[in-house]
Amino acid sequence: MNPTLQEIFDGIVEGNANQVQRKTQEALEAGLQPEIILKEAMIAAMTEVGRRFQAGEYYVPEMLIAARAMKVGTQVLKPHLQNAPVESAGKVVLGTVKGDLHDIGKNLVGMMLEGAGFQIVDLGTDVAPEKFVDAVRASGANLIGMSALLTTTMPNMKSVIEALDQAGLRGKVKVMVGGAPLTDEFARHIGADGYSPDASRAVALAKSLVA
Ligand code: B1M
Repeated sequence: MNPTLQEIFDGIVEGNANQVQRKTQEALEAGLQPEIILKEAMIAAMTEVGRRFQAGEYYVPEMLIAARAMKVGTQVLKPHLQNAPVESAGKVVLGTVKGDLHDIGKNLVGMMLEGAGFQIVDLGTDVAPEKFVDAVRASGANLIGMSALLTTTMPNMKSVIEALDQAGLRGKVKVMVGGAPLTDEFARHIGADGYSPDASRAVALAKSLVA
């Protein structure tokens, strides 16, 4: 791996936010593509953190400081991942579903969508179905994006779709889902309109759903 990418990777795995900030800046100045920095250093580092957690080598505090370091890095990348067109592509209500506090993937999806010209209403994490419904009503969004990282919170996506149905809004808004444990099959099973495995494909999906 390129040495600067390696230092970003190590900085995230070790939870060293300062190192991640400096080295991400350095990588950009050296001409490395932001998408490469994101994928090969940052996302790869979080995968390693997850592996260590699963192996019992890391506990929640280590995951937490790694996540903080990654967030610092993605903030440095943000302006370079975005190249916003002037016209709005649509409005997206975005959130991580109830019971789930993971927000790095959701934030990346938000950043990329914003970069593609979508307006984002970010509801944050642990979002109850009623909150999604209220936000769609209040904002007039034409798309909902839900994220889930836990197998135990995935079913809460279906509750949101049911709540939209009950509120008479299902026909007015497309539903897009994503998150590491999800599959295309799961998305279809719960009645979502689309699933994306990553943030860049989420943009293509969002565009096709609102077209
Ligand atoms: Co958690 N955690 N965590 N965690 N955590 C996982 C998810 C886990 C797989 C780790 C492991 O065991 N290997 C595991 C889940 C196991 C399972 O469900 N089967 C797990 C667990 C168990 C837990 C706790 C239960 C631990 C505990 O307390 N004992 C707890 C749950 C808390 C809760 O949510 N209620 C917990 C807590 C945490 C922290 C708070 C410490 C922290 C999150 C901090 C934060 O997000 N602010 C954390 C972290 C960091 C992780 C790992 C290590 C990394 C997640 C991440 O940020 N990945 C994770 C292990 C892993 O994923 N390998 C793990 C990087 C991110 C860019 O990827 O989010 O997948 P991801 O997003 C991708 C795609 O999925 C997609 O695009 C993104 C970019 O390409 N995508 C979308 C995501 N959302 C999308 C939406 C879309 C489209 C695409 O459309 C709308």
